[in-house]
Parts: sequence; structure tokens; C-alpha cells
Amino acid sequence: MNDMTITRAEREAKLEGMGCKRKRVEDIRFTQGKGNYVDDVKLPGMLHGDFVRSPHPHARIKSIDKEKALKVPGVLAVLTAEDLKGVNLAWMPTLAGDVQMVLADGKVLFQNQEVAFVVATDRYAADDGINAVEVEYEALPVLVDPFHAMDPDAPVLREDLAGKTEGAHGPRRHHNHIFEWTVGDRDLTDAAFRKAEVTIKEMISYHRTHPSPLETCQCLCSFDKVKGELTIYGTFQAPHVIRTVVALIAKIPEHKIHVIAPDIGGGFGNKVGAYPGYICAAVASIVTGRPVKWVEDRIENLCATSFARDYHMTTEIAATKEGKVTGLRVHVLADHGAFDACADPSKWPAGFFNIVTGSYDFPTAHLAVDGVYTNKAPGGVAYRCSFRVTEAAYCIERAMDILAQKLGMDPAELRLKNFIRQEQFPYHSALGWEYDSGDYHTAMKKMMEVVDYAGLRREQAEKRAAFQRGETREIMGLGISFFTEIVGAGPSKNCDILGIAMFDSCEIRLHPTGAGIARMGTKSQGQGHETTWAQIIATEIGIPADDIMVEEGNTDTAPYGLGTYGSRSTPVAGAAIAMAARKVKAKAQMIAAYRLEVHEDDLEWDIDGFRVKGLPEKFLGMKDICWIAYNAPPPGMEPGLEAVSYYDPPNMTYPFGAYLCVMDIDVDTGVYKVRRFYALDDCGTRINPMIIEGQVHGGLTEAFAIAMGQEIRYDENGNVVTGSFMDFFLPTAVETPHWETDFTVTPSPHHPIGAKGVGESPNVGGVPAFSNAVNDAFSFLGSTHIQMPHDFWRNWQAAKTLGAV
Ligand code: PCD
Repeated sequence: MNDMTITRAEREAKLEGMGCKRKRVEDIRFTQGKGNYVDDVKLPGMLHGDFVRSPHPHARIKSIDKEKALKVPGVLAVLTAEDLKGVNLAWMPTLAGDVQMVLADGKVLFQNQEVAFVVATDRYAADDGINAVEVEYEALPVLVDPFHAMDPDAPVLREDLAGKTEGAHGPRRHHNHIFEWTVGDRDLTDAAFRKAEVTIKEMISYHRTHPSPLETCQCLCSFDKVKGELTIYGTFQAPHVIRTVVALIAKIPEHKIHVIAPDIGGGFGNKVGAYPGYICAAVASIVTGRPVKWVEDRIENLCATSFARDYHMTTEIAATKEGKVTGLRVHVLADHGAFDACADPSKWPAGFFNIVTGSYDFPTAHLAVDGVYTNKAPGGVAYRCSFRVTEAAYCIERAMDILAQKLGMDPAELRLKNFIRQEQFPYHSALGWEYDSGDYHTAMKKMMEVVDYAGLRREQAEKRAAFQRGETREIMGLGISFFTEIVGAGPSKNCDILGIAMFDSCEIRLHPTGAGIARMGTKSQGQGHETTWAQIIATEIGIPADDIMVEEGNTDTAPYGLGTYGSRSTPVAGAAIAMAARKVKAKAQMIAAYRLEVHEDDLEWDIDGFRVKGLPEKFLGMKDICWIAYNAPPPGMEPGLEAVSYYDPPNMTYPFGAYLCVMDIDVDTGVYKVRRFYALDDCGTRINPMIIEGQVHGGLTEAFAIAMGQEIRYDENGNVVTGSFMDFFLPTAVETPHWETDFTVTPSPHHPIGAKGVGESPNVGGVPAFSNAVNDAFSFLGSTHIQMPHDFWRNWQAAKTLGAV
């Protein structure tokens, strides 16, 4: 029964299991224009909806006149907040426990806010309809600067909250205050600062930016009046959550809602939340009895559906004069815009920002986060980071450099001195996390060796001397970043979304001929799940990855899952896949034992089947077992070979990495050049090294964009001044540096296959590496901290302020 003509290595290679650089199966359709995205879905009689948006950042709405719009040929309906009130949908709950206007109710709170929804036979007619809607506004004073949000005379933004002293996360101190979140031991930390020999304090800002995936947010809603069923095709990173939310707020029974997320053209956190467009398209379909499509354009995407960051972090470190850290104190002012629509697990108003102690052994720490309202778009999404982790990593990695500078110590040496040591894992951080595993010293030393860190520092010293002598106008910076990520939300003991525990799931069904299908609660947006999930199954049960079809995104067929974001798919669904596969394998073992006429315990697993211990010729392969499962299972056993697993992880996973950026900056123009970028990632067991490398390339490119120029900026009147790709920096192949990748492997001890997430790591680690490089370049001229983004103009400004030009 065993094909003895092929070697074990050949049998193993045939599986294309874990560790194999398997080519991405989804690329066959993506590279040939055969993807099936929401905008490719066309239903008979389909209508198009589009928004009237506010030109004002803060204004009262005196009237909305639809009459002219309704006369525009092709326009069938115009929805306003008044219409939505009839179905109780003028406002919707946010994931963060706040409420948000679906359509402007009485006033607008940010520029480009949704005011009315025009439904027409095509997009052009809808646009003409928009221009014919007459809205009368009365401008109100605008609040842009979060540092003035809680001034006594600051304008009242949220009139709906008037008099409410309690918010979703505790007391509110001011009409524009959302919450205060504190973690850690204040007294112990204050004491550490009193005793400190050296302290630093810096206000480190992480500016507002936006994930801007190539495909914007969109949906197609179709209500079937006869069956009372609503079908929604949408760009959803978490389809099941969307189904539950729709059931709760639209009061449609959950089994009568079909949510389908087809191929997605990038998510990056933008497609986690629920947006007014989804509600309006659904209501419009119910009202008109026809399918209604809503597709955001680029300007709408950048200006309305979600922002990221906008964290202003006043950071203090206490240390000994030898450079041992003794305390960390951080106060964050978080600008949430007009509604708190942060996409975090429900009980985490600042996400996992309390990973801010980073990779260092801080004996004590204290953190306070104040969230405030301003006249800006809502959001607060995890743009390629696990819920505010990129902010935390930026905060601590910048602060460690500032401390090194104050101590006159090399930043690499300071880090090595303060790392959590390998024997301290599992490590309990001062702010409450249990780091599962890590080996920071090995990773850091590997990085320093590969790049010749000492040599680079010597070169920098020479260049600085040459600059001082007036022989060059170029300065050189070395940006180190050593980050610890926290991914895999998450254990039900700490994480839920609207009360649903953040588990994930996998269902595997093998067919008689030894092929099968696997379905997950996650949803790929380009990460390559169809490729990697099959690899886990291949290694676990010995069926070639090519014989496993992976399906995600249809809530009717996929088991319930919480979706893909926060690099949670590998830590949570990846574990569910292994667990489901092991259930299948356990049944297969019973079948094999029966067939081979031995006790189950006398069998051992061998690549793609079971072998009788000590009798190498007695072997039964998985393909044969599949057939037997349907053809002649052992007496008393149910036919079939399938299993499902819902996995609630015992802990998060903590990937980490050591990055280095070498940058040259011309002080006369501010023009920088990334000469070298080295990224070492440790994500535990690696499923597909090629996909990991691609993930790192993508994440570094986004980190580069954010650190070096990408920004959602408002002028003092509340106008968005970076509302298109003309002004919003999206690097192309021309600007993108060359990336060098490397790795170490420190498996997660609690994950069934030892894997940690990786998709977000390069963003989390990349941003501080770039910023530290710029800051390191300028430091010898006397600066301690220059705020991001470091575009040419700001670099030139810095040079000027420091007297270099
Ligand atoms: N992996 C491997 N190994 C390991 C890990 C991992 O292999 N160890 C792979 C997997 O399988 C997949 C990937 O890699 O495929 C990834 O993974 P992860 O890390 O787990 O993650 P996920 O969950 O899957 O995903 C998510 C992420 C995120 S989060 C983001 S942003 C981004 C990333 O992912 N996004 C994106 N990446 C990407 N890519 C693409 N292409 N696209 C997109 O969109 Mo958030 O929170 O949402 O913000």
C-alpha cells in the first residue's frame, strides 16, 4: 500500500506543507484579472447609492431640500437622518461603545460627513442627484487641536451626550472628554522617578494617517421582500461580526442575513468597522426593493471612513546612570475625532497600548490615556498593527534612543542592557501582559553582526567630523528598532467584540478521493490564506496542500469566526486549523488500526499515513483512509472524515524583531536616502517563508510611508488638506527602498504549531527604525526629538532650526 519507489524526502516535498515556499494559489486569479471583488458583483436591477457630504467641519443643519434631486432623471430616492429615524437607524453603535450618526442628525461634526444618501439607476445619476440636494448650514466654531479639546470654553461637539458624566469606559471630565484609561502602579512609578539618577521626558506624537487600501470600502445589499432575507456582499475583514451587528441593529433574524466577503483588495484595518454606507445601502434596498451598491471613492475613503493613530504621547523614563531603566510613565492624549469608532476589542479603549514597556524589563510603569472629541473623521483603526501597538512601539523605541542620547550611551548597548532575558519568559510585564516567549539578545546580536553595526558607527563618526569641517553637506543616521508585538486577540478572558469572545474556527471536510475543503472564520485581504492554511493541513494530516481548497468569507458556509486583523489569523485560526486537523487525524488513526488489524497505540505517524511500529511495510496512507472512511468504516463508526474546531487561545503571541535603517540626509534640501534597511523578524514557526517575506516587504513599505510623509492633515479651520493621493504619500516602486530580511525562530509555547503572527510586525518595528534614523542623523547637531512625518520639507526645517543651513 506504500509507494516504496519514492523517498521520504520526496513524499514530504509533495505535500508542500509548513516551511515550504509554496507559490500563492490565489495569485493565479489575481494576476490574470480573474479576482472577484465587490465591484465585480452585479445583480439584476441593481441601483447605486452615493453621499451628499458636508463641506463644513462643524455646522448646524438648518434644512435639507430633496425636491430638485428627486427630479433628476434616474434618481429614485434621497435618504436623510429623518428617514432613517423611521427605522431607528439614524445613529448606529460603534465598536468602542459610542454611537455614531449614520446621516447627519441636526448637525455635522467633521468635513465630508455623510449628510444624505442619493439612490439612482447609475453612479452618474446619483452624482447629479447629490449636486441637486440643497442643504443649508450654519457654521459653528471648529475644534481641531486635541490639546485644546478640554479647554473650559471649547465648543460643545457632541450635543447628544449633554450632561452625561459617564461614558462607555468610565467617567468623563469635560464635554469633549471620552474616557480616561489608566494601567499600572502610579505610586510605585512615582517613587521610581523620585529615586531616579537620570530621567527623560518628551512629547512624542504619532500623527494621524490612513490605511488607504487600493480597493476602497464598498458593499452591495439586496433585500428579498418575499423571503425576508438580506444578502450583503462587502469588503469585510470580519464578515460574521458584520452579520451579528446587522442582526442586532436592523432586527433581522441572523439566519436571514447572508454576508459574503468576496476577494478583497487590501484591508490594513480599514475594513474592520461598520460604516454609514453599509447601513444606507441596506435601508435603500429595503425601501426600493432592489439591490443597492455603494462604492467609496478615494477622497471619501481618505476623508471619512477611518483614520489611524493621532496619539500624542508624553513619555518619561527613569533610569540609573549606568543605564538600567527603573520606571516608565506615559500620558497619551488620543484624538478620536467626532465619534469614538475605534476598532478595538470592546473593553480596551486604547487597545493594547499597554505593551508600551516594549522589550525591556521595566520594574514598574504607569500609563494614562485620555480620549477626546475633535471635529475630525472618526475611526481609530489598527492600520497594520494590533490595536495601538505601533503607537506603543514607536513611543518606547523613540524614548529609549532619547535616553541613550542623554546618557551618552550607544542605543544598541542600552537596549542590550535592558532586554528581558531569555530565562525570564514567560515574562510578566509591569503593565499586565504575559509575554509567551522571546530571545531578544540573540536577535539583536545577529542584526548587529550582519550589518556590521560597529563599522557603521565608525563611518558615522567620520562623516560627522567631515560635516563639522565643512567637507560634506550630508548627515548619516542609524535607526535601531527592537520591537515586541502582541498579536492573536484573543483569549476570551481578556477580549471580546460586542460580547462575542474572540475565538476563531476551522472546519475540515475530506472527500472520498482524498481531497478536501477547509473553511475558516478568518478572511484574507491579500495575505495568502488560501495558500498557507492548506500548508498547515498538509503537514498535520499528510494530504498535499494542492488537494485542499480553502474557503473564507461566506457566513452561510464558514464556521463563526471573528475575522482577520491584528495579525490574529495565524495565532488563533491557525491554531484552530491544527486542532481540527488533529481531530481528523485521530479518527483516521482508528480507521487505520482497524484496517491494519493492530491496536491504535501500535501505529506511528509517518509523513502521509500511519505505519505499524516495527513493521515498515504495514502502512496505510491518508488518501486510502479517506476512501475507507466513506466506503467501509470500522463497525460502529460513523462514515465520513471531517471535524470542526473553535479555538480560544490561552494567551496572545509575542513576535519580535530587530530592525536597522541606515539613512543619509542632505541638510540643504532635506532629501533623504534609505541606504540600507535590515529587518530580522521572529514569528515563531514559519508556515510559508516566501509569504512571510512578502508580508515584511509590504509592512515595511507602509512603515516607510508613515514615517517619511504619509499623513492626514487638517488646517486650522478643519479642512482636510491631504484628501487625495496628490497630497497623501503612497510610495510607489520608485520611492520604495530595498529591503533585506532575516529571521530567528522562537516558537510560541502555547500555540499548537508554535506560530506567531507576522503581518503587522514590519509596520510596528519599521516606523521607529525610520524615525530613529532621522533623529539619530540630527542628534549631533543638538536635537533630541523631531516629530514625524519626516518629509523633505520637515527635514530641511529641522536642519534650519538646528543652525545647519
Ligand atoms: N504567516 C506564516 N507564518 C507565520 C505567520 C504568518 O506563513 N508564522 C503567514 C500567514 O499564513 C498569512 C500571513 O503570513 O498568510 C499573515 O499572517 P498573520 O500575521 O497571522 O496576519 P493575518 O491575520 O493573516 O492578516 C492580518 C494582517 C493585518 S492586521 C494587516 S493590517 C495587513 C497584513 O495582514 N493587511 C494586509 N498583511 C496584509 N497583506 C496584504 N496583502 N493585504 C492586507 O490587507 Mo490590521 O489590524 O487589519 O490593521
